[in-house]
Amino acid sequence: MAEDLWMPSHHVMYDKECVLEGAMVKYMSQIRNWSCKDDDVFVCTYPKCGTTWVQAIVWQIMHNVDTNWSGIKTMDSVFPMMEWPEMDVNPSEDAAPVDLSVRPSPRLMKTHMPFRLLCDDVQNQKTKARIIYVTRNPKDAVVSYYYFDTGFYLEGVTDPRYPALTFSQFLERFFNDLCICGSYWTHNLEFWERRHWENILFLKYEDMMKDPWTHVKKIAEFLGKDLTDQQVSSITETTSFKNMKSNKTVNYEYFTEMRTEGATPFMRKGKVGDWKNHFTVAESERMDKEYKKKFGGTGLTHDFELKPEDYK
Ligand code: PPS
Repeated sequence: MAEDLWMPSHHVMYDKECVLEGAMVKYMSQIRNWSCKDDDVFVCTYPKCGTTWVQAIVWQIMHNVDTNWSGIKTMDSVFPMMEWPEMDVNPSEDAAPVDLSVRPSPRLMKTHMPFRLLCDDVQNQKTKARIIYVTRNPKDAVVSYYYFDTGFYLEGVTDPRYPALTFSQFLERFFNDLCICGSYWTHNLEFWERRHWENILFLKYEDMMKDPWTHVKKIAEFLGKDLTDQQVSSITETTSFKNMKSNKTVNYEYFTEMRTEGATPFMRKGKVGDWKNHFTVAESERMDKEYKKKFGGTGLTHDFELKPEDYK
């Protein structure tokens, strides 16, 4: 409904079609002009599709299976979000921009930016820098996004009306590409169309849930690391939902002070199919129709529920 589509004061329309959090705008030129090194690793996702899980796996692979996360305070400090890297220290909109290029190699970074806003080196295949893209079915992704995004409240930044959005109102915004990072559909398709590139690994959250061990192995191979089966098992265990949820380094517990009272924690449910507890029948049918319209014929498919026998 049109009346639900107002622009919150902390959002801006960037590049005519991509909504950003105001604080992200100052990073757009750094992201676009990034000079890649061949050992850079980017975890790219539409929000809430499995970013943190894959980051944790990548970090473990690149750090000799250090299951104690030695010396690390937050995932953001070692694996920053390119469009908002100071999130863990100073999330205010007027914080001075951080120069990410000076980070020690291999530079591990996450970004939710659509492919077309990434740097020319990536867009024109002038780099061997590796990109791991994770997708998730849109129903679970939007539920997760709703709880995450409306649970934030940054004094003086967040539009006070925003945390009061209902799920249906948030969903309406999703259908209209008005969530931060814009269109879920375009975001996915831009990477899906390039999934055969040598430096892109395209993963699905639901497949990772079904068989995490094989995915850890696959990610390690993609990153050129030869792990023993025992090391793969250790990483799989360390990065399980249960273990990540109880680990301060990776569970984003520090977000709590920026969240509204009663907001769900970052590590919320970690399930496939929770959408059934949130969508009305009409909303689900609308999403199915949209899914067919946008992804039909592209070959991109998702699981929307898993049966016990699907888990390996
Ligand atoms: S963000 O803010 O965009 O970076 O969020 P992102 O990490 O992409 O997605 C958060 C959702 O992923 C779930 N999660 C996991 N699921 C399974 N296993 C592991 N290890 C794991 N880690 C995070 C997290 O709980 C969010 O999903 P929901 O459905 O909200 O629980």
